[in-house]
Amino acid sequence: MKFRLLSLAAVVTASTFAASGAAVAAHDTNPSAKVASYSYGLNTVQAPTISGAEGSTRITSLPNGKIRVQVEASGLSPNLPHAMHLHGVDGPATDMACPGAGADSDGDGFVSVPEGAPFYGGILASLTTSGGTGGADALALDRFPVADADGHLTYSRTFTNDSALANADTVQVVVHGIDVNGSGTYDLDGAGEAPLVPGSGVPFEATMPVLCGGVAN
Ligand SMILES: [Cu+2]
Repeated sequence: MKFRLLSLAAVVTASTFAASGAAVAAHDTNPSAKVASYSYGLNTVQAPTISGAEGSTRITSLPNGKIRVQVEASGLSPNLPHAMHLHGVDGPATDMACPGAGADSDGDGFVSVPEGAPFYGGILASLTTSGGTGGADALALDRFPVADADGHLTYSRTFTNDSALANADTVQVVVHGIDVNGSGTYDLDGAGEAPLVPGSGVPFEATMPVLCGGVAN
């Protein structure tokens, strides 16, 4: 009796595998309408004298309700973590943009986060390498990708973030962090304190937008 039950279980398992195999094959020839992929170039936000970085990004909405974000960038400040976010507006489709001419409204020579946000919107997701991807993770520098010694950065993560998924077709990808004075770290000597969080002691260098790209390209 016991043997028969085991045999039955084996048959059920085998047919389950067969069914899922067929489902996968069907997806290969008939992609789900929910799969959408968007790729964009990433362009420098600051004056070319401050950063000549460049890159590209791909955002993919997956049918399992997750979102995959891939970023490839070069010309970044080497050996430093770079905060990266999906920026946009959470709600009805709103096409934002990357900071253009005149974005440096206070004329200090740098485009800051408060100066960029009117163009690209708030943070919908933090592109961390592990853990949370929400607004609270926006400056978790110990969990953002680090550029190598040549200033090259590669990132790919598939994660669950409903806000990012819902707005995947209208977001801007923004990469932050410029070691303005070439000290090898983000410090207050480079460009002072981040305008976004006065009194925090967070270096402006760590928050400065470097690259931006998205639906508005
Ligand atoms: Cu950002």
